[in-house]
Amino acid sequence: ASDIALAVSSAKRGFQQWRRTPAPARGDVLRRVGDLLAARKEEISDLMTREMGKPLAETRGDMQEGIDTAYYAATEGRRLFGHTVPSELANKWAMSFRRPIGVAGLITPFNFPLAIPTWKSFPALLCGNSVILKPGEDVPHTATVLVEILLEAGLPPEVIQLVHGAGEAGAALVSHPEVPLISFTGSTETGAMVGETCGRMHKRLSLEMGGKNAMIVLNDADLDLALEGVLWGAFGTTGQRCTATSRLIVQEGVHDTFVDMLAKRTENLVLGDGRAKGTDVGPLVNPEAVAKVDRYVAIGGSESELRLGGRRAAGPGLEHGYFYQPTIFTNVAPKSRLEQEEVFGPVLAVTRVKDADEAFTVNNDVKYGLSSSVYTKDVSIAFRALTELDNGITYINAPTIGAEAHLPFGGVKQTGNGHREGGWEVFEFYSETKVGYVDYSGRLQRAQIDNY
Ligand code: UN1
Repeated sequence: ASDIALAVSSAKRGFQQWRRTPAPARGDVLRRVGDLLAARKEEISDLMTREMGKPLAETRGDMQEGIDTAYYAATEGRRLFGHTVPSELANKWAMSFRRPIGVAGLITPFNFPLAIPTWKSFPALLCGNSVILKPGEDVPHTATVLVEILLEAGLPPEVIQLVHGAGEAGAALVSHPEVPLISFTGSTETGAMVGETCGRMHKRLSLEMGGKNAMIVLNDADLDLALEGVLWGAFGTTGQRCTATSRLIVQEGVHDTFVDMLAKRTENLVLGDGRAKGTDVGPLVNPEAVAKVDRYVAIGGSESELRLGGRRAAGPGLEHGYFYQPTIFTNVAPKSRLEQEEVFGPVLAVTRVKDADEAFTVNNDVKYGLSSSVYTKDVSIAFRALTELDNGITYINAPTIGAEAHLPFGGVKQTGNGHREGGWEVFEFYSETKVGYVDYSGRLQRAQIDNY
């Protein structure tokens, strides 16, 4: 808490300097950040894999997302649009424009150690705020390197503050009266506590929380394509994504065939050191994650049928990590706990449905609403899915993961609180709209009165 207090007083000074730096110049700093990240992509991907375990292909993707976010934010420095509109009165201009808010408190998780801190900090900085970053306590190294790069690119040192720690640091940041804006990615439970404090203190708050994302495979789907999709969606990042495919909803005509295909391929996924060639799935992040997955495997076993996996993985090379067998449960009933609750591990719950209508109902009948996916060749069903599925993102013929930096990212219901990361929307979150009226008529003009 005392580190947070120091960071806030420094960030407040940083804010006074940075808010006066023109937005295109702020964007130039971020463009250099993009260049530095790109130049060090391999090295940082490698350290990220060492730090939290996901395979190199994925940490490279994580890096690329950060690079894309840097270049995207950089160009916004020359855009940050407001509106200029006609005034009701003659010789008067009416316009809106964007102002920074102040010290932004950013709390990020372990699963995208680089990308998520960039999604939050780059638009916050571009808009002219200063930033206090509190990264996940499992991934201090990646966040430290990111901050070093921001400084190397020319960001004035007081504009970015890095504070390591767990719940205590996060709570001190959220409740600090001089941090008017909080952006949090993490569990729905922690998000509720963050929300309570921010609500009481009238802070601007963006919450990005849990998911229970479904892939729907209909009878007319290209099953080979759907198979690649579900393997990547469910077991990539060892299932530790808020966008992970954790439910598979299959129409009865292809259910048995598809589940057989899936079990066969899943069994052959290679677990191991994320830095070794040929590794498909890395370890879970820490022992608490293993314990949580164990708990849900027990719950799944009592409610449905264990088809594959269901325990810690053993074998040569797996002795020293928190490896868990990719796990599939079938006959998972809608409304059962495994079907409803976020596991954040390599556990896939399979549910059989009659038709697309039932699939859509099952998809929507959870408290979360991040992403969904439908495999079909029927264009009408595809468009119906886009409009009817209660999620922030719906993919057609692609898995539930893979959002792009220049589109808004986020979910409905208990996944979020109405804000988005990425896209233009995030720049609205990190800035305040102000309105300016300039009357050059030289006399009192009365709006709503003089012209009517
Ligand atoms: C997360 O799962 O926590 O869309 C973020 C995706 C990534 C980001 C996921 N671009 O899967």
